[in-house]
Amino acid sequence: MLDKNSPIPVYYQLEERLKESIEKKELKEGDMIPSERVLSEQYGISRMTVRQAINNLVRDGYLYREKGKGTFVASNKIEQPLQGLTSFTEDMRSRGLKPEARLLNFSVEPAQGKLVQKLRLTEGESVSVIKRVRLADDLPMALETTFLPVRLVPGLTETQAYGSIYEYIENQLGLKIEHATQTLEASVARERESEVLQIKKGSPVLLIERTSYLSDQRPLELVKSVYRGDRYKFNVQLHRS
Ligand code: 16G
Repeated sequence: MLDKNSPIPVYYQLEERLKESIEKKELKEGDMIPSERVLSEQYGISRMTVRQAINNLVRDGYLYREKGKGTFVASNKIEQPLQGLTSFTEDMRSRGLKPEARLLNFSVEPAQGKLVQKLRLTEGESVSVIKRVRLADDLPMALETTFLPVRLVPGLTETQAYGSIYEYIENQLGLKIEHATQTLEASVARERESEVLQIKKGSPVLLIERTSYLSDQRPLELVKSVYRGDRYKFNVQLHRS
C-alpha cells in the first residue's frame, strides 16, 4: 500500500511503484496498465492522484496513451554513452539488437556553403550524401544524413549504405576514424521526420551533429541525425579536475 502519512506525495509514491513494476518486468513493454478507476480502488486514493502519477509517467516516456484504448508501457530507452566513437551498427549489436538501414537518398553532389567549411572541401567538390533511417529490431531509431567527401571515401555505393559505413571505411578502405566532435540539441519532429521515424509530428527529438576526423585532422564525415526522444537517453562520465 501507499503511505498517506508520508511527506512524500502519494502520486509520487504511485509513480515509483509503477516504475518498479516496469523495471522488474511485472509490467512489460506494450502491456496495458489498469484503468484509473481500478488503480484508485486498488490503492485507496483519488482518481485525480492516479491521473497525476500517470501523466508524469507519460511525460517521462515510461507510459504512452492510445486514444480510446488505454495506457500502455512504453519500450525502454536505449542508454547510449557519449564518450565512445562508435557506429550505429556496433551500438545496436552490442545490445543484441539487429541494426538496419532504410535508404532514403544516395547521391553524389557538389559541395557548397557550410559543408565546404565543415568538411574543409574545395567549392564544388564531390560529396556523397546519404540519408538513412536507422532501425533496431525493425523499430526506427534515428534519421541520419551523412556527408562524405568522395576524395577520402571513394567507391561508396548503395550496398554499403544499407550496411555499416564505418565498417566500409575501416575494413575496405583501411582508414582510421580517430576522433570526432559532436553537438546535441533538443527539437521536435517535423512532418517528414515524424513520418519516417513513426512518431507524431511535434514529438521530442534530439538533433546530433557529428564531424569525424582522421588522425591527420582531416574531416572525414559530417553526420546530422534526428534521434527519437522516446527511445534515447545519453550518458556521460564526468570527472572533476
Ligand atoms: C552513428 C554515428 C554516425 C556514423 C554512423 C555509422 C552518432 C550520433 N552518429 O550513427 O556519425 O556515421 O554511426 O554507422 O552516433 P554505420 O557504420 O552503422 O553505418
